[in-house]
Amino acid sequence: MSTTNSVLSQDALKTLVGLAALKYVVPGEIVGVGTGSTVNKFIDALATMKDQIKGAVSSSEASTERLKALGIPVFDAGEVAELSVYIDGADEIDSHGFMVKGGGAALTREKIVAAQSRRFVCIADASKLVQTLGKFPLPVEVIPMATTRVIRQFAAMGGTAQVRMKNGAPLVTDNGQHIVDVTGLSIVDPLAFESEVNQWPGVVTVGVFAHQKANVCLLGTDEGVKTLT
Ligand code: ABF
Repeated sequence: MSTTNSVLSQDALKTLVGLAALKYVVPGEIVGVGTGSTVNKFIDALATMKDQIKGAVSSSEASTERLKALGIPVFDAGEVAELSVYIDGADEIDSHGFMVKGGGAALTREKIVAAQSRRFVCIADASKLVQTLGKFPLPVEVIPMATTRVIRQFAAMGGTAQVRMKNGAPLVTDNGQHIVDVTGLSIVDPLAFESEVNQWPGVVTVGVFAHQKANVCLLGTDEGVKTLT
């Protein structure tokens, strides 16, 4: 599938940025690794330099499995004090590096690993760059008991929230919680929005990454990889 006005396929753009991210990996250290199809390209590329790194801290069971299958040691987040870099994808990113994440349901662990990293490098194809966050349904991880109340709170903001389903039942995250996806929002002040929703009772993590924004975005375009800082 091609992105709008794009000659290269979305898959090819993901491969490009996955490879480009290698230069941000610090030899001899442990690298923070996110989740998703773009990150899978990065993991495949990382395997080519696995002898130069100590290993990885991963943000999901899926990435952990892929890393291990390629022979890259995986450490628990708690075993490592600080990471020099975290490399992850996004569902949307704006020109400030603010992002919407969580389409892969791994947002809580992604935010934890991002918070323990000195630098966040976002890898994305050009279709992810937006002017204002909110078109992609915003993922929010919630404790199931709070779901109805959280859905009402989003309705009061003008949003429509729905519980994410999988095989006819609410999807259960790696942390044993549920996800609601919210449409109809225009997130003009991501920092304030993230702070507000984060303090609603029962919200585990909101998929706006503004306090943990990207320091660098490697954007895959037909003209090659553009570096936004
Ligand atoms: C993760 O992967 C997410 O936070 C985001 O939802 C997703 C992007 O997926 P993809 O790279 O498959 O488009 O980083």
